[in-house]
Amino acid sequence: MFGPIDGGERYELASPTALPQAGGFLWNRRMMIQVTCRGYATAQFMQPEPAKYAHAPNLEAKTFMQPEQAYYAHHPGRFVYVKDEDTGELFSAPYEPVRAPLASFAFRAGRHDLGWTVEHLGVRVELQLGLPTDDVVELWTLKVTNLSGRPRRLSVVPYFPIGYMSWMNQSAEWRDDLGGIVASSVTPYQKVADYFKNLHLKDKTYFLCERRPDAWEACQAAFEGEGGLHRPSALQAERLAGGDARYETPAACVQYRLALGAGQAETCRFLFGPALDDAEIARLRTAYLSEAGFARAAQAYAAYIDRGRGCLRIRTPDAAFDNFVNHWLPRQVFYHGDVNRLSTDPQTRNYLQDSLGMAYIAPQVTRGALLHALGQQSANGSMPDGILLVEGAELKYINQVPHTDHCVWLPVCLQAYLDETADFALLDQSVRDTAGAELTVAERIDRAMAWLEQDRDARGLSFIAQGDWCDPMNMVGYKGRGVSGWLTVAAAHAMRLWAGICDDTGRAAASARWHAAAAALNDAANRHLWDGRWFARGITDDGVAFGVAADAEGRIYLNPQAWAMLSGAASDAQRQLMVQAIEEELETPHGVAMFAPPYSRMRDDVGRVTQKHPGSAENGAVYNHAASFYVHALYETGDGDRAFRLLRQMIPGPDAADLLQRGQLPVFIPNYYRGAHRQYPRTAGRSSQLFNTGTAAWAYRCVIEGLCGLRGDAEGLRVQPQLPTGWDGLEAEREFRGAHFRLQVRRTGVPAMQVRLDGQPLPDGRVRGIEAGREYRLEVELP
Ligand code: CEZ
Repeated sequence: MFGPIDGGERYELASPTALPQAGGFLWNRRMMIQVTCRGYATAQFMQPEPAKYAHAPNLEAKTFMQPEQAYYAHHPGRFVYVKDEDTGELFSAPYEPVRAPLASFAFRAGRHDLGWTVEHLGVRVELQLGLPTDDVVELWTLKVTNLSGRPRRLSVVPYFPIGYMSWMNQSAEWRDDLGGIVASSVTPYQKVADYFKNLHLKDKTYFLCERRPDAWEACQAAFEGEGGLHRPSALQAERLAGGDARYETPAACVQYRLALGAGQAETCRFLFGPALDDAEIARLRTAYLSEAGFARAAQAYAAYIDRGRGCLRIRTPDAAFDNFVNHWLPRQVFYHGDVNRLSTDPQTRNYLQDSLGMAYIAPQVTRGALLHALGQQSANGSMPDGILLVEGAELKYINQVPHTDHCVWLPVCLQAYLDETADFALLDQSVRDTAGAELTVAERIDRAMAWLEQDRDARGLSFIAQGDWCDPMNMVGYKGRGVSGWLTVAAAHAMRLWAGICDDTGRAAASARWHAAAAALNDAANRHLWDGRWFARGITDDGVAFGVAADAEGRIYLNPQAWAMLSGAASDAQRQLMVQAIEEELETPHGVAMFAPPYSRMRDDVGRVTQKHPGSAENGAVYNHAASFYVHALYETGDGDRAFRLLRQMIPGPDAADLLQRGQLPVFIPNYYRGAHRQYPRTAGRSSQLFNTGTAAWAYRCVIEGLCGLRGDAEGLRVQPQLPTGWDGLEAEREFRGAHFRLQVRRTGVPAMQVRLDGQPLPDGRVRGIEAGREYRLEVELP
């Protein structure tokens, strides 16, 4: 029912009902579209703030991308009705809105395209969606083939709802001059200043047809009539009525009346997207709406996506895992790093971690992002809650809530970049901030660490304000006293990383300072937060420790443990206790939960996180971002078996039962799978379907540096693969500092790991003096 095709470049799903929410996504520098296997779609484009060109049928809230999107009959989507003109029988492709039981169905989520092949009533409908690299336009190909062995008379009717565009002004009509339906609107506003701001908004939505249809309808209500979307009234007539929408909700419906001989096929192409004016629509038509235009765009788009191929190819005993790592994981990392989740003010921690991922794809992007972020550092060394990417952008949503962790991510991101590139010159680069102050990168990171060092209470624990990594943990410290256990050890880890970088670059005094500061944080964590088997999550404004054994809900949190392992706060003995407790309390069949048990009621000394539905998102889901920190910590501490097991659980499948329960194809890692598997087993494991997540970068890093053990350092490449016990070997190819490494790992039962470089023993497992352009052969034998 599901599986990889085309050498893993596409993933096929043969049922529209087995995984009804499953789909795929495409993006370019200006837009993103997520489409479900059933044909529902959510598309956004940047102007520069995110906007839509196909809307819900009612007034929509403007918000950031949401997990577990609900779909409903009138949800935006891209559909094609097919009617047999002789029998009156009707179905639709891909599946919605008619929901006819189809003779066959195949949805394909590709790296560069999405497509469907649907057969019913002796007719094959093939639908394909592509994007160009630089314009906001969907490129749709529709091919209809008569498989019935006899002549057929068919009406084929693409139906692309445009939805409720505006309460001020909306309309739509067929435009003979442009060759399609064009809907027009005025983005609603009330302040006069917004009139001028809105002048550049693309308030038109176009649906252009390469070939002139026989009839059309631009008014949604006239199309649907009394029949409903399952059997729209307009399709009862021989022809669509040619109607327009006058302050009525627009839709793009066009009708082709086809007479197809046996075996005969017809192909149509369409463009769908937003535009400022007629001139832009005409330009897009000329640029794209032809067979050659589509082919050119497809080629360029494939090349664009392939720029995100990443630095690693693997072959392991787990083919499904290989497929994900070779084709899909770097794609998701590239999406985050290249377009910053299509926001103009990414959260600082997201921006830095998404950029961390780019170290393995296009390290110069990581470099640029570090410099850009540091240019927005405050005079006191703190980092803002979001990084503004374009002129005129503003901090929105969660970025208006003070979080205290942003400085942590600077050395975390920098370390990955330096490991990959050894570009230590970056540290001496001067960065001017918005107040005009010029400081080097090293000076700025010193200041960021100093800010973290001072933002602590008398016990030496880090203040949390209205949140740390956990956005909705907003009431632990809103009175100004509460502290974060996670941030305390995370700050220690950040300082240790920075101290190590200072060591590498001869900054001995700074190194000593940050080692000492990290030790002080670790000591404070041990003194005030160690709870016997694990570290507490924090201490509230009123002095109550939480995330402790005495709590009935939110008893043990993953993040403080993972980062205490990284920071050195946890001794070996403590680590063993923690890992054991995590196994008992947090590991689930779908991955490791962020904490447990989930909160069932508001704790007003912890905050909004406790109000989320138990097992969803930060309230005790398998929140993959947190899980990925833990996997990283496990690899760092040599627990490769457990690390791989938990990493593998982030990817749906490979068995059918797991795919069904998650409801998602293995083409991305979602931000969470539902937790609460004891309380709500029915929904446990269900994917959020949200592909925006810092997880991708960390998971990729874990595969490269942990599993394959190919990690850079100041001198070169360290080789230390950590294979799961059941594997007898692994092969990998890795690009590193311009050189090409071929790695072959075999489990031969040697007493201790042995590494050979180009046939010669490499006793300490370190490749030094790497020359760009050269190819190196690494052979590793494992006990
Ligand atoms: O957003 C993510 C953030 O992008 O949640 C993570 C945080 O570290 C990331 O920076 C953990 O909180 O405000 C909310 O309640 C939202 O749930 C966000 O916290 C969450 C969204 O799921 C992402 O779209």
